[in-house]
Amino acid sequence: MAQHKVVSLVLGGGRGTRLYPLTDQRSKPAVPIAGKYRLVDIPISNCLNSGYNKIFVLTQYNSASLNKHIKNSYNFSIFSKGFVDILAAEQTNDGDKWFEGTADAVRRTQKNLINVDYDYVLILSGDQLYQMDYSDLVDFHVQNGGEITIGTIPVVAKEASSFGILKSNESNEVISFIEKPSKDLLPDWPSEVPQDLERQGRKYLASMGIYVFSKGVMRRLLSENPGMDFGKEIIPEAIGNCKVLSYQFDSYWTDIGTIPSFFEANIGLTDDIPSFNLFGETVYTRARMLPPSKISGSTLNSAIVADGCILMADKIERSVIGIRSRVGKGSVVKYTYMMGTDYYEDLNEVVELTSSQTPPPIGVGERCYIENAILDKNCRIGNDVRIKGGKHLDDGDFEHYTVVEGIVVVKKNAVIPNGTSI
Ligand code: ADQ
Ligand code: ADP
Repeated sequence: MAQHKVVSLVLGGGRGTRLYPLTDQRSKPAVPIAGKYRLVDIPISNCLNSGYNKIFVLTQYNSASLNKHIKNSYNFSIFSKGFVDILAAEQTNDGDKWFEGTADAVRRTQKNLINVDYDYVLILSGDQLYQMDYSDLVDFHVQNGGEITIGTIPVVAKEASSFGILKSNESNEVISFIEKPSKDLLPDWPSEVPQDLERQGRKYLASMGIYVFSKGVMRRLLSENPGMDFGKEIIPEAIGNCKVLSYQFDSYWTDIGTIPSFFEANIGLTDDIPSFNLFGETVYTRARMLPPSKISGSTLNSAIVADGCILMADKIERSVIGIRSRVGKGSVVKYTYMMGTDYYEDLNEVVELTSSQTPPPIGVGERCYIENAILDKNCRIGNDVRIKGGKHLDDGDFEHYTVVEGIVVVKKNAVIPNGTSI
């Protein structure tokens, strides 16, 4: 458990274009995952489970939904000094621009740390799925006299170009670092790894984008080095000038900043033994007073069903069904992440909408077939709709949905009329 004084900064994201259209109407940290949580709940829960309760979420968009989520979810008792605060890019006398990168975001929000008592800064990404006790990382940093410590994980060649790749010596000191090396540079970057990792091809030591900085070191680097990004400028330039350490993590960790990785991570939760364990350490989120889900006439196989759903479907397989979802009779839902809805329509509204048929009620109607899809919140999918994602579909952005690598993403509040086929 935590002994050191730590403040955590969660990098909540820039525009989140790689998660479009999920980020069209909300900031990236507010994107719903696993049927009832939001992306930002992952690093915040890791912090709280590690004993660190002074947390800032840095974001470009001070969107209403993120604010509301944080305000409604993270309330500390008056006897605790804990907080979760959002710091959004703002116009000040010193500047009127958006954050221009991860280091710039931290640099420009440092003034908000003045009244916080801390010795170490923990910098976290907002778009990763993993469970980690950060106090082990901070203890490692302190015990080994680090000035900066980078959380690292061995990855295979195919993934290595998406990450910062580093080499360290036998004392875990980082001796070289390259941000997202091109494929032709990769042969220069494998590390010596134990045999089992070698067999899996995990020879490249990737930065997880998780950093511990000693307080004075961070202040000095961010004032002396005008760099905008940790990965591109601050970290590579610190090597040789500061004691930079690598803390190797060996459990499940995945970046969920793109639609395919986000989809895989959600569907992966339905595995018999999922890599990310929702049943272990608490993942905190908003405590909602929803009724238990009601299920009738359905076969459920490898499904996660959140609270407050009414499911009459024929079959739900390999799918995550989010809060307050409704699926009508005779429908089949496979390989789908249905995010759920923000509110219920009452029975009279549902009956009226069903009979007038335009628009259909919220949820999935009767006799639908949905496969390889993400249904954002509050979708209205009529009866006899067929949505079948897959490699046969070309990528594209349409009025009510987007296709990314074969995954059909139905947009928030979209209306898909009866009989539509995608
Ligand atoms: P990336 O994830 O590509 O690489 P980046 O896009 O800078 O790096 O994002 C890091 C985190 O900061 C993300 O959560 C992102 O949403 C957020 N972020 C980006 N710009 C921001 C801004 N202006 N304001 C607030 N938040 C912002 C980084 C490292 C690599 C490392 C990978 C691991 O640079 O070295 O391998 O993370 O995922
Ligand atoms: P979540 O459970 O996803 O955090 P909330 O319970 O906060 O969502 O509700 C999400 C949003 O839906 C809120 O802004 C709420 O005001 C809105 N909402 C609730 N009921 C209705 C309704 N009948 N019509 C339209 N919006 C509604």
